[in-house]
Amino acid sequence: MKKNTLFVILMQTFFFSGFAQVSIIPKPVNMVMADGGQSLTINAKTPVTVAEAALQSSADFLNDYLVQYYGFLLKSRVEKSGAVGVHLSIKKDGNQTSGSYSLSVDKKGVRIRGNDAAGVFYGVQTLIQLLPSAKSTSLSVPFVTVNDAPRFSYRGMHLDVARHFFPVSFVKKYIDYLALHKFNYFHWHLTDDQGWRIEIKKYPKLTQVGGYRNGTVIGHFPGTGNDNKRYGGFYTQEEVKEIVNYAAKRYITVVPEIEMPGHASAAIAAYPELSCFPNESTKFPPKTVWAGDTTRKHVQQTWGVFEDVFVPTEKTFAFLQDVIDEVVNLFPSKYIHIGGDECPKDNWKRSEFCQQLMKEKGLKDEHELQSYFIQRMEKYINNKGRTIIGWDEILEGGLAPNAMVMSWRGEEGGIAAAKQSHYVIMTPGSHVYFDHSQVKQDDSLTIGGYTTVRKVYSYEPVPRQLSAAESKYVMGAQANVWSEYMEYPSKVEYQVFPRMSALSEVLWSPKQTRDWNDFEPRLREQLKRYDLWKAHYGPVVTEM
Ligand code: TNX
Repeated sequence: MKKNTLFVILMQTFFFSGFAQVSIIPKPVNMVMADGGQSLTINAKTPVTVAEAALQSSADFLNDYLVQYYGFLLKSRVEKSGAVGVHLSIKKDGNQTSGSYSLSVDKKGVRIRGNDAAGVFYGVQTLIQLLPSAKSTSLSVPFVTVNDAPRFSYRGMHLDVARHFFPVSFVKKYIDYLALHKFNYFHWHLTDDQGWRIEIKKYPKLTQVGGYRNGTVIGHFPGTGNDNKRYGGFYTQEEVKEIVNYAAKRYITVVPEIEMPGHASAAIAAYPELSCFPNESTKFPPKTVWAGDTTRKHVQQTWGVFEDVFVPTEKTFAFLQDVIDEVVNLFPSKYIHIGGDECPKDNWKRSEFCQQLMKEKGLKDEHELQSYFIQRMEKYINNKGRTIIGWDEILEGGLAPNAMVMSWRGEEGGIAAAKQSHYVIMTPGSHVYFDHSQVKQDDSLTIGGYTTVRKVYSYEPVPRQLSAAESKYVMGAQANVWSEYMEYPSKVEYQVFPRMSALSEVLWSPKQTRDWNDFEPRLREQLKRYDLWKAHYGPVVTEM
């Protein structure tokens, strides 16, 4: 071998190793790095242009990111003809799925072509990940060609803002984290026993009373964790609109959840007539209550499941329908989540009204009464042109005809629903509960179990038990982030990272390319990005 040939090879290896750092998560379907390790430089003189107005929000996202993390932004127009820049356009290809895109970086610049506007946005996310993770005002982007498309159409992350309330600024930040990982659904858990967090104009007490509880920390047992502080908060309808709009610009649909018939203590504290026994006190009242709190019913301050649930009277249905009216006006989402989980039937069993109603309607048990409840609400919501989602308990007593199921108690509910030709979102506690600890011995309080990032990465949303035809009903999966023990945004970040990065690849990338050994080094690079974002994150635990 000639001396200079060796030199060229060495130089290439050197450059390559520079770019061996490239870490795109979720892994694109196809990515080819150019030979020779060339790169393009992006700085404040580089223009970003869009072929159509609808793509401006994607260009804005890129610029916001550059300003926030690197301290410069791209020019919005080409000042010199032929200038090398970033160009965003749509090139429709009938055969491609929504969200697919191609990206190329070469000496002529960066070109991102989406099959639709969402695809362009995802291309921008990939470009962002091609940028170095160290702050600089001149960034080199390796020459590369990417062709990419999502595997699942529902790629979701959930956030429980009822157990602990998070400010609008954090909800937006959370949505940004989703966007950076190409998630497209944000499931916003807005109501629960420990707080009602969405303003409903017709029922102001929902937030005035139901939005606050006695005690910041959620106790593990009745009477524990009570710091005697009035704790709470809620989102005004203006704030909700702002968040929905913010998410839409990131191609994220916000799915609101209004819990029924269980997990209703906060609503019942506000309007006791919605319960079976309005005059009975909350079973485990707070030990002390703030001055002026004279109600018998209390917003809960501990973890768990509570007996006081909605009574299925006409009055309750009218109330819930009014709530839904306001909710559908705020959320353009096709899907409205109505909960359905963990509804104790004790009060329905004790209630003369409920027993009479069951007789009248020919319902043989309380599960059928729950099914009657959900089906009535489904009909109302379907008439508004929306589809309901419910937790897998809605299978009990008979599935509402058009309901979509979120399978959380394992995969069984999802399997059963898919076999009944109902759409399903997989969210099993075994793999995607981010309230679980991700280290064996956690240094802070967590709930539910031990789920490492590696275990999340190993999750396969389509169960083996389903035939090819039945598998089509699995729209995707979602991680749930229950916040009983997440008092601050930093704890939420610590719980979701790095597991959320692993889940994004499960949901986006082809099944056959999933490989932990390929993922782990990319994930280690991703940690530098978390640092750039100043996000908290848990350790990379390689144990299953
Ligand atoms: C069960 S998962 C719940 C939540 C809790 C979670 C952890 C599901 C549908 N219901 O209400 O937050 O356990 O305690």
